Amino acid sequence: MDLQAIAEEIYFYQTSAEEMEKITVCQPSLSVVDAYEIQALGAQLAIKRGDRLIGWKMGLTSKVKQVSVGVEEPIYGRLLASMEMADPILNLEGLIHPRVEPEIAFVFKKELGGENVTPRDVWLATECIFPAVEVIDSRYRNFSFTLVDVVADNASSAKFMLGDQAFSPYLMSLDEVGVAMFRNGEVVQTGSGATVLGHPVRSVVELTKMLSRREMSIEPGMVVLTGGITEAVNVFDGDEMEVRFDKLGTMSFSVLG
Ligand code: OOG
Ligand code: MG
Repeated sequence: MDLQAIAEEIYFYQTSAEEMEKITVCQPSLSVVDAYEIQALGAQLAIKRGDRLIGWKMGLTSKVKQVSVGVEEPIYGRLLASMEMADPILNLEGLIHPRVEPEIAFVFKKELGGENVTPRDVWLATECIFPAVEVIDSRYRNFSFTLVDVVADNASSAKFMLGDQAFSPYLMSLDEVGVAMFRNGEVVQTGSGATVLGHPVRSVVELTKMLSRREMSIEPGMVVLTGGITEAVNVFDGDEMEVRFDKLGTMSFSVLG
């Protein structure tokens, strides 16, 4: 099986705003290991064109999200510099059917790796945390996929934005942080940090273990998105979005295009 050719096909759809057929339709024997290899090859294509790996995202870290997409385990994806929103404006250009979700982000000051990592190791390696928003945009038709498809498609990641204010991770319990997401002034989703594997730090533990199985680690300066705290909501041109995080402030952005 030509994993490089599949990576090139997905990369084309990630950059063309067109939706594609699930890769597992033509390649039913692809494994999850193959899917992570396709994801890595896809990121390399972007990096060859000048992009840069700046962190990782976890996805499907809550039961609600797993049920809503029919995939029963957490997955990870790669965050590239080109995916970070510079301004609080979500430009729909290049996107197919974007959805947004509130997340908590960690930023690291020390390398974090290894199979036996504990929450304590995560805290010792963490520089600060941020409220964050991820924009997911599955390249597959109807946002419908299997585990293998979504992993190969970089865990649906498209864009992300961190809040302007960094916080010490010691001032609050992240599992108790409540979040309310508003679209045009109306509440569309609510949740709390505990929906992320019981506590967002557990998501970083899980990511570190998954990376260490492929001999990778979280490097100093990297960002990690720990996974949606609520279900993701569709957004459309003209929407004004606001996400209120207990103790971590409010993030607002406009959807344009
Ligand atoms: C997969 C990505 C999920 C999250 O935070 O749970 C994700 C998807 O739902 O398309 O980013
Ligand atoms: Mg997410």
